[in-house]
Amino acid sequence: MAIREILTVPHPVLKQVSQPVDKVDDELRALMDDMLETMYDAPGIGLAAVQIGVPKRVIVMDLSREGEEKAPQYFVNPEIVWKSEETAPYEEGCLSVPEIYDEVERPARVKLRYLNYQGEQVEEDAEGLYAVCIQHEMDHLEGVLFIDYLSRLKREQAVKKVKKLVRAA
Ligand code: K2U
Ligand code: ZN
Repeated sequence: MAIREILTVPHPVLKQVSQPVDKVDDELRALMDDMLETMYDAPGIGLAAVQIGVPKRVIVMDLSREGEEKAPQYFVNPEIVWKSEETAPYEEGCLSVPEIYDEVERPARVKLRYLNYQGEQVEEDAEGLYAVCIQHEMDHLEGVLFIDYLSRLKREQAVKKVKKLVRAA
């Protein structure tokens, strides 16, 4: 396993549309292991493969709280097959847009279909933080960042702040 570099805005790869995975094999599982180690180290609760420069439709997540047993989740070729009409706001952040937080409104509940770590098909309902996080990560697979939902001024200010932050690091 390895901790990989997380790309930050305005890296062009973050705007790429990620490609479907052909086969859930040991090579892909090694990528997911690296993604999970990178996410825990950040720390974060979700990570899309494109954020470490690999434009494949793969997401990892762990919504367990501090002190709880880890509960890693793996999503290969995830699809949202249903979204609720009802929406809910959430103060989002992103490992690719460090130290920027703002409110985003998303469908409150979604139904997911994906392949798991073993390549088995799963269909699952998500609500609360799970629904927020999976939609945030699914946006990454389309090259969409949460700041794309903000005003142009807020988005430009965010990119300017991240560029300054990364330069100073
Ligand atoms: O995509 C990412 O950068 C991972 C995010 C996932 C996330 C974004 C918004 C809302 C929930 C999850 C990182 O984990 S950012 C850290 C974080 C953690 C909890 C709540 C909000 C942001
Ligand atoms: Zn993100």
